[in-house]
Amino acid sequence: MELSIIIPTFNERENVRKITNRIMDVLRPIGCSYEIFFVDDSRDDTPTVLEELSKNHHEVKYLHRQNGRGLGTAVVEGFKRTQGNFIIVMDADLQHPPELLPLIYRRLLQGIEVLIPSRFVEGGSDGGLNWFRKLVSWTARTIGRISIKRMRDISDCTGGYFGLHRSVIEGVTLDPVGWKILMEVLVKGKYQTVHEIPYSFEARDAGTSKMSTIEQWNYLKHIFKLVWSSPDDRRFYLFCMVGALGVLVNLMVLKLLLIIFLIHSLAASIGASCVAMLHNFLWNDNFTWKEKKQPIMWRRVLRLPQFIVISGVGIGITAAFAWLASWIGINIFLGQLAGIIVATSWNYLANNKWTWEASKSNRKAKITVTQEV
Ligand SMILES: Nc1nc2c(ncn2[C@@H]2O[C@H](COP(=O)(O)OP(=O)(O)OP(=O)(O)O)[C@@H](O)[C@H]2O)c(=O)[nH]1
Ligand SMILES: [Mg+2]
Repeated sequence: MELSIIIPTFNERENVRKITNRIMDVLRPIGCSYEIFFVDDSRDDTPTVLEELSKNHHEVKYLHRQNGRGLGTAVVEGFKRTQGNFIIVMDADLQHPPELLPLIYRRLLQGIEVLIPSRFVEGGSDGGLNWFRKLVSWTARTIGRISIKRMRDISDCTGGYFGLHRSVIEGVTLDPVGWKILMEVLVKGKYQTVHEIPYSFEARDAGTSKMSTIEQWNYLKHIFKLVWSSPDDRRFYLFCMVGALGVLVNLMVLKLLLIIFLIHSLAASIGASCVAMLHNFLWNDNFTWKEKKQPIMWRRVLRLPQFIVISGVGIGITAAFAWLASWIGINIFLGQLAGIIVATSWNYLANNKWTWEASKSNRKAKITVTQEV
């Protein structure tokens, strides 16, 4: 079997026949072997229509889940129960034009591992949504792209229309919360190439939308879970947490040195900063970057001095911002705050690149994202 098309359905009785006919019409000239697999959780008579379709066309198969609910798990079920070397996932309501299937199939055949029809690359459109849905969708995408590295260069990472090689998900445990199964595939899948092609999202013309506020909440939970499960994504947040804890340690040590040991204030301040720096280094080495093993002893020893130098530059950056703010007459605290944000980013990026730079064999191959021109 070359191609499996997986379609999750929930009360789509008016649409399943239409989509089946349109898929068959566009795939007939290509001559590839394919199956259309519906994963159905309907409460209406969609299963009766699917039964009839599967009797009339050997390409159509379906699974009806009696108590099943949830688009994401439906697609995962489809992954497990289909055979094709290539998989395409799409909605039943014809918002995802089947006419694009031959092009998706061709690109997968050419070696693209994950193919995403996008509403947001040149030539695409999201015309089917009202302004409120557009705003919600934009906000969701932006949160996802900021939080998750693998989604950063992808314009339509939350869509429900995509194709992939089966090898991308083979041996991978997928556990989506809610709807955005594509994010789950992008974060956990095994692939090197992603390609986006433009398409026009159509207005739903039959059946009703199942999109609800609870799905927006599920989306945030899903993002959180993905960030936590991916060392590359959670690292920055851990680094910030360690930094915040370091500030507390700094203040506590300062108090201790001033009050108990009666040390001179300048010496106490420097001493407290040094203890906090060491504290941060130890947490970062054993917690934030714990996956980055460094087999070469002398490079491991160099980590602490490298960390100190980078932190020193960070202090310089903060001071420069504070000085600039007071020089141009802005509140020095605003300058200091801006400096802290820039310095934190600098510290993170520099430490990630140099201090905890993994050995070459630990470095992951880069994922290439391209778009159709
Ligand atoms: N199996 C299964 N499919 C579902 C479930 N919820 C939604 N679907 C299907 O998932 C696809 C997307 O759902 P839609 O209601 O179209 O969501 P949407 O496209 O974001 O919303 P509209 O733009 O209003 O259509 C459709 O094919 C639905 O039938 C579910 O719980 N289980
Ligand atoms: Mg829809």
